[in-house]
Amino acid sequence: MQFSLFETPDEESVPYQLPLTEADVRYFPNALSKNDADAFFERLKTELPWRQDTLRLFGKQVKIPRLQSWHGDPECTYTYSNLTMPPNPWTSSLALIKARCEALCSPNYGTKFNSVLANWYRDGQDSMSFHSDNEPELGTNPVIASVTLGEARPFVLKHKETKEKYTQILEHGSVLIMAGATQSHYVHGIAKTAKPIGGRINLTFRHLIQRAR
Ligand SMILES: O=C(O)CCC(=O)C(=O)O
Repeated sequence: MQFSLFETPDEESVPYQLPLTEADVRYFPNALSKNDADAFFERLKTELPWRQDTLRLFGKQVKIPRLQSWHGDPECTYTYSNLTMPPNPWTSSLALIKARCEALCSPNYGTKFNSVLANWYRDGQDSMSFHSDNEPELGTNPVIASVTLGEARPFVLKHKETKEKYTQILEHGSVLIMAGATQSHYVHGIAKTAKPIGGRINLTFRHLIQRAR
């Protein structure tokens, strides 16, 4: 399979700044060309070692409502909600998409990513509850690049104090960059829907800070 790396020139990926107070969130609707996004979607479905993890919630073991796969540099073990994930290696597709996200980040942030959480929402019953990406290993004001492949889903940001909500539909081939104080002031999530919809792969590229042992 051939990837054009990339068909969409940088200047065509004009970001839209979401109108949020105390946050810095930019949306690039056509960050990947349709051909690249289609090909990456098909490839990642079979290339990644998807698993359904279990979390302990209120004393009960609960299966998370999606599949996921954690990848990164060898030192990038990640822990959230008491789940510890050693990294799977980078695949060629993940490395190509990472390079695209770093290029989109370069004018404003210059972030280099060392890890990615891949989420596979198999249908409308798969979801992600409201949370902030505020684990200590992400540091203060992390830059996170979130890629959507497949079915478009509404992504809801909710201010932690005012409870005001903003919804951005994340489309096939798009990249959403969350930066600045976004994680301090907002939670975000993907709700379930009863509509019969297709699958969606989301990739959230992160930079984990290595703490001194
Ligand atoms: O699927 C999405 O767009 C959200 C993913 C997310 O919030 C996360 O991985 O922390």
